[in-house]
Amino acid sequence: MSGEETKRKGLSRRNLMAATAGGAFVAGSGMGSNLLSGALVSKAHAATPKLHFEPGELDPYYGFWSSGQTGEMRILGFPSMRELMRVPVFNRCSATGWGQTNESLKVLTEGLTEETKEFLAAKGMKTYDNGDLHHPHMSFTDGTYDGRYLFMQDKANTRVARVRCDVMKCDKIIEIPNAQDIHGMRPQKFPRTGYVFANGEHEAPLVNDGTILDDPSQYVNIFTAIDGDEMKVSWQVIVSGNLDNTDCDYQGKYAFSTSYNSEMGMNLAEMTESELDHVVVFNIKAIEEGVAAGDVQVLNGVPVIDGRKGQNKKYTRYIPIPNSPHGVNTAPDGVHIMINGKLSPTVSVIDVTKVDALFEEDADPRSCIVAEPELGLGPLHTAFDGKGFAYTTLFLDSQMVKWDIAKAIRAFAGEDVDPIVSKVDVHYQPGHNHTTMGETKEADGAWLISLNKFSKDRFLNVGPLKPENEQIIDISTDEMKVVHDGPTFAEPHDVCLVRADIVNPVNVWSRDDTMFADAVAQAKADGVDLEYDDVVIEDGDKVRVYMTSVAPQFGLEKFTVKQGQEVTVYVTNLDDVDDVTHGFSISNYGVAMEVAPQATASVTFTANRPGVHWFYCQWFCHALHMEMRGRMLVEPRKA
Ligand code: RUQ
Ligand code: CUA
Repeated sequence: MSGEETKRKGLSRRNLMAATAGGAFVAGSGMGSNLLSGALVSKAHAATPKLHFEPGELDPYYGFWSSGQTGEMRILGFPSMRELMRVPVFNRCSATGWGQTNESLKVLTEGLTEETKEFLAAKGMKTYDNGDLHHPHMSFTDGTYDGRYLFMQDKANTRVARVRCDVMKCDKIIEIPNAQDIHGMRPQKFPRTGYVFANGEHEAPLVNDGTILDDPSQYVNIFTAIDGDEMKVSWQVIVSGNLDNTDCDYQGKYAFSTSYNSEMGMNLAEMTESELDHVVVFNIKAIEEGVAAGDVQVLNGVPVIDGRKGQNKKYTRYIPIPNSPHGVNTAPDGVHIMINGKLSPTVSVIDVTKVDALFEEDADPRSCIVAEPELGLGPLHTAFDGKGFAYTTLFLDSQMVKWDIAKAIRAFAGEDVDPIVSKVDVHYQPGHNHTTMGETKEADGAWLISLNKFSKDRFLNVGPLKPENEQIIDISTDEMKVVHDGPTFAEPHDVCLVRADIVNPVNVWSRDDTMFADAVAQAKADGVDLEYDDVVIEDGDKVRVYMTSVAPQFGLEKFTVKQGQEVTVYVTNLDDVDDVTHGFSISNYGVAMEVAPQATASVTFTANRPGVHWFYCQWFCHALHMEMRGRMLVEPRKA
C-alpha cells in the first residue's frame, strides 16, 4: 500500500500507527484485533510497525552495535534507538574498570601471543589500549540467532572477541597469529557456530619478523577459522590477494571473502589498477580434510593450508568480480550471496547451488553468478526483508536502493525487466545497512536501518568532529521512507538486529560464574569465605583485602597497608536484588570498578602513596550511597 493509496482512503500512516499503538508488535503480519475494518486490516498487513514507544514500553528487538575505533560493543533497543548498555571489549572503561580489574585483565591478556605480551611489556603495558571493532555478529543454530554469544573483531590489533549473552560481558579475546588486521568476520550459520570466520585484511610476510621487509611479492593474506566454543584457531588458509568482508552459506559448506586488492598493490593506484578483483570461495570440508591429512605447514601452532591461486584447487576458488568488491551478504533464501561492487555500480549475485560445480576441473569460475544488477554508485552492503527484496547502500550516491532479486536474475538471463523498485536519499554516505533478523533465515522485513558515515548538517553543530548518523527506514511500502535520524559517536560500522525473545540475560551473577573463578580460588587458598569474611591477609609484600558489600556499606570501614605493598582488593556484592550494583573506587589511586549483584570483582595496585585514601562506592545504590565509603590507610615506608 503506497502513501498515496492510504491518503485516498482517508487513513494516513500516522492514524494507522495510532490505531495499532498499544497492541503487541507483530512483525510484518496482520495487526490483529485493531480498530480497522476488515477490508483495511487485510491491506494493513504491510503497514509501518510501531516506531514510538511509551515510557516503560520495551522494544521488540535488541540491536548489537559495533563502535569502530571506540572498541566497545553497544546495545540499543530497536527501533526506539534507546541506548541500553555499552559493553567494553577492546577499549578501557572508566565506569566498569574494564582493563584494570583482574577479571578483565585476564580476558584481555590470556589470548595474546607470547611475542605480543613481550612487546607490550617493554612498553610497560599488559594489553593494548585501543581496538577497532567493526563487526558484531550473534552465534547461530540452524540458520538463525541462538542467543548464546556475540562475536566481534579488532582490525587494529588482529583480535577476535566473544561476549556472553547471559551476562553481556566479554569473556574471551584471542589474538589471531600469522594474520594481519582482522576485518571481515562472520559466524558459521549452519548447522551451528561452530566456526567463526575471520579475514586478515592487510598484506604481510607470512613470518613477519623483519626478515622480509619491502618485498611485497612475498606478502600474503590469511583467512582464519576459529572454534567459537573453545575460542581457539582451528585452521588458516593462505590466499592470493587481500581479504575484506566475509559471509558463509546456510548449508555449512562454503565461506566467501571479497578481495579489493587482488593486485597486492602497496598504494592506492596499484590497489585499484585492475578492472577485476575477486571473491575467494573456501571449501570448508575440503580444507578440514586437508588439515586432517597434514597438507599444511604449522605456524605458531596453527595448521596453515595453501589456498593460493594455482595451488590446491580443492580448497579455494577465485571468482572474478568487477572492481574492488566490499560487502558479502547471504540472503535469507539460503541460495543467494550478494557481492557488493563498491567501485563497480553492480552487485554480483552468487547462486550457492552452483558453487559445487566450481570445484570441478576447468569450471568457469563465473558460472555461479546468476545476476549482476547495476544499482548505482558505491554499493557497499546489502540487507534483506525475507520477501525477495534486497536493499543495498550506495555510498557515493548517498542512497538506499530496493531491488527485486528474482527480477535481477531474469534480467541477467536476458529478459527486459528492471530489478530496481525504488531509491531513497539517506544522510549521508551509507556503509552498512541492516534489516530486523535480516542476516538469518528468519528475516522478518519489519525495518531497515542505514548506518551513515557522515551527518554533516543533520544535527546541532558540535565542532569539527561530527557524529555519524543512523537512519531508520520504513520498508512497509515499495517507496522507502526515512522515519528516524539518530546521531552516534565513533563509529558504528555494523549492527545485528535480534528479536527480543531470543536474548535472555540474567539479572544477578551466579556465585559459581567462571568470570571470577580466580578470586574464588585465591580466597579458598587463603581460607576466606568471600560471602562472609571481611579480612586483610598479609603475605610478604602482598596484601589481599577481602570485603563484602551490602547497600549502603562495605564490610570494612578501613584497612591498613604499608607503602610499597602490592594490594589486591576483592569486593563481593552480596546484594541479591536486580540492579543494585556497587562500585569500588579509591581516591587519587586511579582505581575503580563495577561490582554487580552477586559478583566478585578485584583490582591490584601498588600502595605507593602514603596517607588517608577514601574508598567509595561509585555506583549509585542507595539513599545512603554517599556514605558508602571507608578508608585505606597507607603507612609511610620507614626511612
Ligand atoms: S566494512 S562500511 Cu569495516 Cu563492515 Cu563496510
Ligand atoms: Cu553501593 Cu553506591
